[in-house]
Amino acid sequence: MPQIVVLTGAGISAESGVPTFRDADGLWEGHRVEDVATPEGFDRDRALVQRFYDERRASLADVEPNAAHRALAELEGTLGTGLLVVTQNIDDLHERAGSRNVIHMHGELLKALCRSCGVASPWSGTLVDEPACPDCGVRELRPDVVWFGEVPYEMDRIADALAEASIFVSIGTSGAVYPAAGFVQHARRHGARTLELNLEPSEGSHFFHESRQGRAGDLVPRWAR
Ligand code: BV8
Repeated sequence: MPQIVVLTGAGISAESGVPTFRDADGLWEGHRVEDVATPEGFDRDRALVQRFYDERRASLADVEPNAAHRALAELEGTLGTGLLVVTQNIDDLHERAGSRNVIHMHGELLKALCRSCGVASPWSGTLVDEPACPDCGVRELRPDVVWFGEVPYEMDRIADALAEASIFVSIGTSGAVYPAAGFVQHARRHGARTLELNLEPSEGSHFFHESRQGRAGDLVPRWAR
């Protein structure tokens, strides 16, 4: 069971050039992210939502992990399974920095989920052209991403890890979305020491024993040493 659980959000990828939700002020092509990142939004306008994710999937080729991702990967090199990274991000920057113990609680851009057979397949292309599922052949692929109103992945495994952790660190998240925003309270209730590393105070800063403001690329390597 990991002694350290780290939760990451869009802020850890900001210095890699991946826009955060706040940067976009939650707007994309004039749509609120909550409207685009929902099953209803998908049913309302499949092409718009598929394009939204196709563009973000394509832009992964233009970004690289930064010092914060690398510091967490190096820390895992020292701690092994003693460190678990739970990320809200759907990019692959933790993995490309070398992290292996990573849970993508909100899914992954580089996977497509079949609405017919339920199988998630690795996917680096586009989905807007309605390709066939590699498993069942039906043309019902969607991004393998957890939208608002959908259940995040691996919640039991995350809850168990938070209950056992002696340290919980939140990096680069506004604490605006649940259940991720509630993890600090869960960890604290079970005796963990809690630390927030974020550019600015988040909505949940008051739940942490300690909150440090700054860029993840500066704060995380210093903390992880
Ligand atoms: C759930 C994937 C039940 C998609 C995302 C009414 C109806 C229905 C649901 C609800 C409702 N009211 C509340 C809810 C629950 C809802 C919710 O929380 N809504 C909010 C709007 C109130 N949640 C859900 O629906 C979730 N599901 O509740 O199911 C359940 C729960 C538990 C157990 C069983 C069942 C599912 C939510 C998942 C939505 N999908 N992403 C996609 O990516 O397109 S959400 C998305 O936004 C992210 O994944 C993340 O979770 C969230 C917030 O983003 P952040 O990562 O925090 O980024 P943000 O831009 O906000 O902040 C960046 C921060 O970084 C800032 O603070 C900034 O200062 C800082 N920063 C910037 N630069 C740097 C930096 N820090 C350091 N260094 C820097 N350089």
